[in-house]
Amino acid sequence: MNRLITVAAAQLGPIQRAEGRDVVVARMVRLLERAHQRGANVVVFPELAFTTFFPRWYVENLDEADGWYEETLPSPATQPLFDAIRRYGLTCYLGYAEIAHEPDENGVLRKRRFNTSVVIAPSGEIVLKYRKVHLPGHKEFSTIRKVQHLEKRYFEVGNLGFPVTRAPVGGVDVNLGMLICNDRRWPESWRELGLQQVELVMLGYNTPAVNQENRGFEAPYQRQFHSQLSIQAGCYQNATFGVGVAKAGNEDGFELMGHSVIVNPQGEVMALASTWDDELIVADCNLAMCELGRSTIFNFAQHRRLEAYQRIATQTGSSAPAVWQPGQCA
Ligand code: CDT
Repeated sequence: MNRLITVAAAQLGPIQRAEGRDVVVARMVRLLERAHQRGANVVVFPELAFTTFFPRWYVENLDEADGWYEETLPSPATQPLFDAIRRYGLTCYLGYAEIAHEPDENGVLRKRRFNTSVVIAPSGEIVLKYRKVHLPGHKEFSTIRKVQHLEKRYFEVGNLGFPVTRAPVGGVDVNLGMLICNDRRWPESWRELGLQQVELVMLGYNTPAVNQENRGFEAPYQRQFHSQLSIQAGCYQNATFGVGVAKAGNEDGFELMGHSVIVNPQGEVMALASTWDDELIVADCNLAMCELGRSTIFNFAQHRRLEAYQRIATQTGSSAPAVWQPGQCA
C-alpha cells in the first residue's frame, strides 16, 4: 500500500548579523507559502534558522549572546511562522538556539543553552524536540583559525537522546526523527533513529564552505560530497527518507555551503538545491519504500550482532592496534 507524502526542503540564504528576526521570519513565511502552493505536507528549515550562524563570533560573557536564543516558542517575533504553519496545514522542522531554565545533571536549576530542533504540528503544537548531540568546533577563542566555530562554547551537549515519534503528516502516520548538522556525519546517530523504525529524518545544517583545518587534504568541493555521502549512506543503511537543509551563502563575509538535498531509502538523491539563496526543493515520498530495506538486508532483528559491537558503546576514542609479529595471527 502506498503511503505518499510531499516533502519540502526550505533552504535559507544568508542571514547577516545585523538582520532582525522579523525579516528572517517573513522570508520563512514566504517559503511556507510556496511550499503550500507546491502541495507540500512537511517543510524542513535549517539549523539555527532565525539568526546568522553566530558560533563564528566570540563573546566573553554568554549572557551577552542571549539575543541569538529563543526562551519561548513561539515568541511575539516568531508567532507569524506558527500562524503560517496553521494557515497552510503544514508539519514543520525548525532549528533554533534554545535557552531552557531546567535542572542540570546535579539537579541544580539553571539557565541552559542547547542547539535544538522541533517538529511543529499543523495545529502549532510542538510534537517532538531534539537537542544536538555531536557539537563540533571548540570552546575557547582559537588564534589559529580565520573563522571561529564556537559551538562547544554556546551549547551544552543535547540531553534528549535521539527521539522518534509517529505523528500524522498530510493524513499519513509517519515515524519522524531529527538530527542537526554535524550529527549527520555520525553513523551512530542514524542507527539510533533506524532502531526506532524512522521513516523520515529531518536535519538542518550550517556548514562552512571551507574546512579551516583542511591540511591540504580537503578541497571545498568535497564539502558537498561528504555531506551527501553521509546523508545518502544514513538513509540507505537505515531504510529511511532523509532531508538535509542548508543555510547557504555569504554571511558577513563567511561562506556557508548549500546543496540541500532529499534522499530516498535506496540512498538516491531525489532533489538537490542549486543556489545559495532562499530556495525550495520538493519531492513526493512513498513511505512504503522504507519496508524493503527494513525487512531484508537491514532487518536489524535478524542480522545485527550486538556481541561483536562492544567497543561502539563502551569506547569513545580510537586506540592503536597491537603491532603484528611474524608468526602471530591476532
Ligand atoms: N553546524 C555544524 O555542525 N557544522 C559542522 C561543521 C563543523 S567544522 C568545525 C558540520 O558538520 O557541517
